Amino acid sequence: MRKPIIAGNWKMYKTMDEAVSFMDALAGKLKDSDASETVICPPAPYLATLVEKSKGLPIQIGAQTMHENAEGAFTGEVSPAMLQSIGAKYVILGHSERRQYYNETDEAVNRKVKAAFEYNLTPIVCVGETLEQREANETSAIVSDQVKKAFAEIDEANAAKAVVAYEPIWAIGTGRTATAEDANEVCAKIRSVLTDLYSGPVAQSIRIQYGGSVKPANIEELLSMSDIDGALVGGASLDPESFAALAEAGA
Ligand code: G2H
Repeated sequence: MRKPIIAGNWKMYKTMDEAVSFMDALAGKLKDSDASETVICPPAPYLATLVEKSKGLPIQIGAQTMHENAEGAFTGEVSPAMLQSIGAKYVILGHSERRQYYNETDEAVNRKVKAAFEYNLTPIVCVGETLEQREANETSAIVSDQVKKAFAEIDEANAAKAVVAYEPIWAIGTGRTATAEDANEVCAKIRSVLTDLYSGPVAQSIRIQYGGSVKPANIEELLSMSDIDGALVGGASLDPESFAALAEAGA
């Protein structure tokens, strides 16, 4: 009932030529299927080009972050209005790298989630615990708090469209994946928090991705879990062969 969503987060990788070659290579490999959604989130300079290249393909383009304001004197920033104006559909918000290196707080993430909905962008809201928090048995409390704060004052109609990505920080880019069971347990906890915030049908319709060293070898098992509805993929999304295999697993 929830359509799987496989999203590639390229982070700060690829030149323009490499981004265009990736799209050309991927074009023939994706099945045009209604069964799942495929998203690529390239670096900001390639967004408009990739939106153009994605036309006619079963793929949507998203940003990796954005400012919370529509416009203003914020040197270097990209606004939700700008993303909407070029045809981007998704935006990753609150990725742990943004929280860690750019001091993005839960409150800032919440303001950005609100702005995303205002400009018809679907937020992929990232949450996740550090290794220290996991070892201190704080995973459930930390992740619940992040979800509650990200969704503060978001109404049901918008919440139903959101995507949540559970990314345990210790599993990001480390080759260490949470076991499918552990990942599912936290995703189920996230859904129970959403059930406290919203009606049952809305909480059941929100898609929850797992992220952290997802690759073709582990995606099937992750997607077979009851509360994992897709993946947010970094490293393995950079190669068209492996990203196509991941997208295929979702379909
Ligand atoms: C987690 C993920 C993508 P990777 O950051 O958001 O990256 O798959 O490289 O662990």
